[in-house]
Amino acid sequence: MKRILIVGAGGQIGSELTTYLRKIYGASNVVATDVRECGKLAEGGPFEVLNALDAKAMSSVVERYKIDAIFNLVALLSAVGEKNPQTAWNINIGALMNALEVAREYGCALFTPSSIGAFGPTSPKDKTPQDTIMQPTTIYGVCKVTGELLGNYYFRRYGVDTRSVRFPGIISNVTLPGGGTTDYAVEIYYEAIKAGRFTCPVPGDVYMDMIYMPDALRACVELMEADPARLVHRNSFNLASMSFTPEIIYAEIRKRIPSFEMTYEIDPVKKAIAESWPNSLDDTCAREEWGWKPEWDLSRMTDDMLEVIREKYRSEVAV
Ligand code: AKB
Repeated sequence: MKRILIVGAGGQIGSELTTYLRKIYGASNVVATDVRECGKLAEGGPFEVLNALDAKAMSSVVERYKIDAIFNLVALLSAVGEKNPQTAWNINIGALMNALEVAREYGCALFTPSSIGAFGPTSPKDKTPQDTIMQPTTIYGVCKVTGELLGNYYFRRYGVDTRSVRFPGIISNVTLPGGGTTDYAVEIYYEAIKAGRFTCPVPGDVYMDMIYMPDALRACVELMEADPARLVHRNSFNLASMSFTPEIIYAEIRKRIPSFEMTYEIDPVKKAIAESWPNSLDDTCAREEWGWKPEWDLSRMTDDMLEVIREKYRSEVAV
């Protein structure tokens, strides 16, 4: 990768991936785009307002900046997708189809995240294998499976260098996620610092895979830089780092903030989605084919999240 385009750079992953890639590849070589103006991203390097559903506009940016790799991060997440499945399909698949076509036309590599949401209740629940039954029951999952199949199709049919990972819930402290089922695992840290209490929308005993943002960012680059000759799979690799329930993350935070309290107000949509997803993924193929190895666990991540968020609120109060 030499000149990179990020589509949907204003979201949870994009806002940090842009900075991360600019550090590695040089600020002027990473073009951030989003449907809205994003002040911070525009300060650190090239930025363009781009509606990912506008294929012509996407081609024009790729041509103008001589892009050779695209990160398509546009997505309506699982819980919000259920509120309007047609919009979720149109946005998620519309942006992906445009990115695939532009990548084909201009010979770009293409990274598109898949998700644990690509699995469903009929997939094996524990240590879900790389290649197994995928019958998701959300529109988000339907889009993710479709996206994986399209990625593989474009690779086989046109030789487009498509690569992808099935992300767990991503925990981060820069941009809040929005509309996901795993969002609670980010919100809980903010509420622990801000309010000392948290109302959890997901049942306390439901396991889901999670990953800390620094590991997620590293995974994107390591996969895109991996030797293609070693890749048996492409779209999409199971990625695992940590798996926990709301009760487990609550207990971890209470070790540091003993007065922290959590109650439940279950969101039926999030409950159904969370219960349909795997407890944990088997990421052996990612480890074997491109050397994936997570560096963060729940304990270290909790220390870091609480410290960063505490500092954020301290400086907000100081302003
Ligand atoms: C969501 O909860 O929808 C996402 C995901 C796991 O893909 N964070």
